[in-house]
Amino acid sequence: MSGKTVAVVGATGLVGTRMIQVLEQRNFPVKTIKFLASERSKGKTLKFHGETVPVEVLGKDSFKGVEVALFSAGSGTSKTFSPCAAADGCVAVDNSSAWRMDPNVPLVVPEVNAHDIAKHHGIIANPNCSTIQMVVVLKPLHDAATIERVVVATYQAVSGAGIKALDDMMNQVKDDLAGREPSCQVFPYPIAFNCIPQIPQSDAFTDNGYTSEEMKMTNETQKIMGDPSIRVTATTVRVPVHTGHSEVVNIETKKKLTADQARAILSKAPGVVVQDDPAHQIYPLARDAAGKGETFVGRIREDISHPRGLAMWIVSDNLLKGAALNAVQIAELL
Ligand code: NAP
Ligand code: 3JN
Repeated sequence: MSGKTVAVVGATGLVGTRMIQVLEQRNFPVKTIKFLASERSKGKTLKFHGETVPVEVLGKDSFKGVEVALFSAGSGTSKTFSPCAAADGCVAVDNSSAWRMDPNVPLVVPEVNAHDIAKHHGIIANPNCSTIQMVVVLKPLHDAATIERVVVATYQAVSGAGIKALDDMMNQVKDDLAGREPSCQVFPYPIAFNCIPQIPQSDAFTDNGYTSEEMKMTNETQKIMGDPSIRVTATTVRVPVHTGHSEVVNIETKKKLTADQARAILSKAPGVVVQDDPAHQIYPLARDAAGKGETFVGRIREDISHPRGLAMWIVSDNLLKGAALNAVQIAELL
């Protein structure tokens, strides 16, 4: 049988299960599949193309004979185990923040910097979900007009914080509707019927007042676009949406771009769909983007406060293009 021996690390998680679906849907050439998770998943099974596959407990020897491993089991697990995979001749495509800013590790969004994959030494990093959907849209605009500054505010879905976070939101909705005080297992405050300007939910704030999620958007954008001169300031906010991150993005370019020019450029950009017809109330929505692989952009307009400014609204499925799909696209390029 032709195809690769592929491992999914964190196979039982929200991102891991999406990775399995994307491998199936895109008919990734798999000879053998291996599902890995923690001790908690011992004895569990998962399906792949209709076959039942046992979930194995991740260990240092899990990667013998594996050619590609897709990691989504947190940064601590990646720090420990992706070097083990690389040492066994496997290429690890890592969804965590563990290696993203390591100069020896390419940080890749295929539509933007596929060429960087060639520089890998056994580990390739997948960016943060909020960064991915933004750079897919910004790269063609940067090529056309040189982006000098980005001001972004995110509206991030609860699924970005994992399975337990989704349970937390649903329990809080039930509590609220029943007139009970909502309890918080994951978030510092109720996320139901609320917005929380702090991501992640713990140890978020850095010395400069930004959260680590916000600094990921700044640092990762510069690395992926290959341009450390692009200034990025982000405010990341958790909102009570199940799946689909939305972003208000405002850019300042060196060369003036009209809204029509930006729409024309983006309508030809790989992985991007322009949904922009205000007269008919057409613009991207998280509920529509959920389950789709593209990144959607609308509300494109010239900024009335800046002669070379553009404002837009960018939406994508945080678990697909923001995580699982981008990782599988990297594996396909390999
Ligand atoms: P999740 O639903 O909580 O799933 C976590 C997965 O990791 C589960 O399969 C879990 O296995 C496994 N795991 C946890 N600790 C482990 C260990 N010590 N050894 C082996 N497996 C372990 O979380 P998720 O939403 O899928 O996210 C997982 C990770 O993906 C995140 O921590 C983050 O690093 C990354 N992520 C990236 C993005 C992005 O922006 N690109 C977005 C979301 C997540 P058990 O079921 O056995 O516990
Ligand atoms: O909160 C979100 O919407 C995205 C979350 C991403 C995430 C969650 C836990 C750990 C990450 C990430 O990809 O940056 C990490 C991490 O690996 O640090």
